[in-house]
Amino acid sequence: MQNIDQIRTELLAEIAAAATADDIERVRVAALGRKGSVTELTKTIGALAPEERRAAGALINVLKDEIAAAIEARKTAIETGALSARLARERIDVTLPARPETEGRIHPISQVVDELVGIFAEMGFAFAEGPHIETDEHNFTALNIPPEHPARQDHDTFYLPEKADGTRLLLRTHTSSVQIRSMRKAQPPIRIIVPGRTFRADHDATHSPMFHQIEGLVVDETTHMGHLKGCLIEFCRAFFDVDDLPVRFRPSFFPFTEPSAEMDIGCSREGGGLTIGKGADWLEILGCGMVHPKVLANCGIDPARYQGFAFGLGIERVAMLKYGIPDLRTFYESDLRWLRHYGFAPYDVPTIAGGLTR
Ligand code: 2NM
Repeated sequence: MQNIDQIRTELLAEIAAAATADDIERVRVAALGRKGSVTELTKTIGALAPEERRAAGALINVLKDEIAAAIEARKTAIETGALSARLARERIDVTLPARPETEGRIHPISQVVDELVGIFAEMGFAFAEGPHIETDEHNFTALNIPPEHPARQDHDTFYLPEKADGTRLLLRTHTSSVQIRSMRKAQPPIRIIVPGRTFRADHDATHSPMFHQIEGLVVDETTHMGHLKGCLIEFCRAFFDVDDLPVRFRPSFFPFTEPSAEMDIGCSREGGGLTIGKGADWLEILGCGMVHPKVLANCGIDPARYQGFAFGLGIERVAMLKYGIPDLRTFYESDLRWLRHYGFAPYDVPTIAGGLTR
């Protein structure tokens, strides 16, 4: 059967010439498909003399197996080659350093929250958070600000519509509501730091209706004003990265602390600018005090046994001071040019070991 040898030679040449998975599939269909050359050959057996059929059938089967094996081998070779080529093309050097020149930037608020939480975490504070929508009880009453207390007016509270039972929820005016929740959940010792969004109906060049606060709370049996001062002095020196930063505490008033104080840090306004550190001037930085015994009692903590200190500060304000951002309103404009200028590279993460100041 000279025809068989010819078909074999042609098919083997076509198989060898196939360069892609599509090519080899086309050869397979042309040879072994329903109307393929090998299949057609099988159909000719019936026309042969009965004594010739056996031998012809055997030869055609050998051809069929040989062609099928050659196609399989070529297919595997094409696939392996394609994979190698793709691996070579998509090779990634995982030992290259991460590139800080990425497009995205960390918002200064996020950066400063990370810095603040980092400093207090190192001192043993735990992170806590709570809901933006609060009850009057958590936001005011438990904090020793009863109904009709004048301090309520200072807060310019956003209220939600009144409910059927006459109560109304509100947007928290400070993060202290989270401290109340924490004290009601767990007995002392308590050491928490609470960053988050707060809301007051006040909007001008230096006030935004939404702003960020961070508040801290420590409650234990022997906690006293010396702990408050040591903790906050240490914090300010770490945050502003000035070792000999002068500080002073002035008496103040908050309904939820007694005594209450405001903390100032030394600064200089010489030459029009503002430099934090030694100088003739003072800059108010935070409010603080010993937690009012009534607040402890309101949370199921025995004020005869436990004492606590607490403090609060505005995140936008310290971000502006530390990074020289002149206008509060720019924080919320989502202006990419502003973010490229004041934002932080995503891989440039503040750590105690690596330095907090960029
Ligand atoms: C401040 C100043 C002084 C404060 C008090 C409490 C709580 F819940 F423990 F009573 N949380 N935060 C506090 C005290 C906040 O912000 C200027």
